[in-house]
Amino acid sequence: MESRLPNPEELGATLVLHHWDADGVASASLILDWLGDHAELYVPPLGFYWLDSRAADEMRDLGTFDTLMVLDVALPVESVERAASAVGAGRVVLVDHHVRPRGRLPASWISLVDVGQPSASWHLTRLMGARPDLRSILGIAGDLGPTLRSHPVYGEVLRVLDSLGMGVEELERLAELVDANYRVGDREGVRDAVFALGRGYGDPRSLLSMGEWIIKHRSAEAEVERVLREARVEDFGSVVYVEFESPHLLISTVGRRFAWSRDRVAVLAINSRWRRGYAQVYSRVHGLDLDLTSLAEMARSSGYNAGGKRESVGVILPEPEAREFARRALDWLRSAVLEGGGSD
Ligand SMILES: [Mn+2]
Repeated sequence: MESRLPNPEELGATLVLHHWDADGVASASLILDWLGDHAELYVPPLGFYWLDSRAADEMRDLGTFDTLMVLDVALPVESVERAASAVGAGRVVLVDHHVRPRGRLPASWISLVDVGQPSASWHLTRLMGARPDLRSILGIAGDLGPTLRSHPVYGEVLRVLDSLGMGVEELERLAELVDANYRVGDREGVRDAVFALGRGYGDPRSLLSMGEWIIKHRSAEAEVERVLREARVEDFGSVVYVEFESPHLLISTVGRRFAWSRDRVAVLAINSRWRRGYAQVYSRVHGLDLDLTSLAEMARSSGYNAGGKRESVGVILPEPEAREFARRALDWLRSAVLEGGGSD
């Protein structure tokens, strides 16, 4: 299988479909350097890890492309096929560090998926043979959160920060500011952030003082505070169950808050009423040696959309079935913690 990023000439006109979070935004900004003028961006509907016919229509309106590149988001094969055919792309390139849903990829796809990478932005920087810049490490900070400081890549992150005269707290703050765009549901803002990073990656201060990001961040935080206040929490020691309702895309933020507030914990969060009749379930482990990939498999075998990494998994499922699945997931987590890394 090919493991090289094709040259811009080989890729031709490219549509880059990227994740909405800081890593996806940073990665999209990096790939624009590589592709130059031969690229267009597409941010999928926020929070949905598949593409419906409405998304395909939106993509069709962008015109035709030689290549569809999918960046930092592990969409099901059928969704990617739907997207590629909507824009007439004969070539598909996946650049990612998420675990892909099981199942074979079409032989013609170029799959640059490396689950060992801390972020898509870091992975992409290496594939491009570029010198790491602010964007390369922004994705890492966004995806790893405070676990960044104990990750093997941290030394290299510090080197880049040094060269920018920037501290790690500022990097984390910037990741939060970029994430604020998706957290308030501003899809256009996500897209704009890609270009803002392209202009400002040499000048972190200018990015940290972006007024609109600061305002969005404040309003996203206010909703998280409300959810944290009103959430129903069941504490089992090394497993915490959190249930709430919000139309906003904040379940990973809420899950991370709980996960990172303790040394060793597995969190199971459910947003029992999200939107369009869907609920969300999210799990994250912190400080425990527990692989959540089988939780994603469990969700998929029930017919739900699920994805993530070893340490975090997100599931989208119909509202009426959500609580039952969440309890099942909770039971699985509790016994996995008992058997595995849960003992002190
Ligand atoms: Mn990522």
